[in-house]
Amino acid sequence: MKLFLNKTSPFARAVRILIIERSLEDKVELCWCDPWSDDAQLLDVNPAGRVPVLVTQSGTAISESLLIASYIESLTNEPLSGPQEKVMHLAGVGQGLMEASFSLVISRKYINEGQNASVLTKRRYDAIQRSLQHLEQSIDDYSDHDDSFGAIIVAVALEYLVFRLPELDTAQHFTALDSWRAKLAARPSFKGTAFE
Ligand SMILES: N[C@@H](CCC(=O)N[C@@H](CS)C(=O)NCC(=O)O)C(=O)O
Repeated sequence: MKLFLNKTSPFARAVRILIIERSLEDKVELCWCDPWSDDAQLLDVNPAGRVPVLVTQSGTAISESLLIASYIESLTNEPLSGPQEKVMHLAGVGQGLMEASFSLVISRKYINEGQNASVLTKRRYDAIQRSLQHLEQSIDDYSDHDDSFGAIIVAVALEYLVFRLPELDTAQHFTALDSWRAKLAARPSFKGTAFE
């Protein structure tokens, strides 16, 4: 299989961590690319031009990190680790947090928007704050399922906030959540895929 990715995509990093956690690393060739420069090989497998994309053994290209995660879980023939509904809930919250953070960072870079410059920007900040509050309050619900995809995507979203939006100072404001993030960040799968 092939995984198209770049070094700064939180979506791609979450998928890569899941591949490592499920011991599938040797079966996946990493295809580094730049989604922002209309990479021809990436466009060939994903008309949307976004990473991550997983090309399966049969040559089928799957885009969208949650769909890729679901496919990876199906390969191990084991039930999802952790209660399925909780894992799905976490994955959804984590994806929302990741999308809101990523969209803020990208609009700053490409549209040159300052903080609170638009209604959309404010909505992204509010979504981030609400998601962090929700996660901080429900940490006891999910701290048992650290290797689930739901937990991985939340932890990568938190890592992305530290990497790209350090001014939000999530460690200071959401202490329980940050201790949990630091615990996951110490796993080899996280250490070996750190944002650069
Ligand atoms: N919902 C998608 C988001 C993927 C995404 O936004 N990828 C970004 C990198 S983090 C990208 O490739 N952007 C290039 C573009 O939008 O042209 C997923 O979960 O995989």
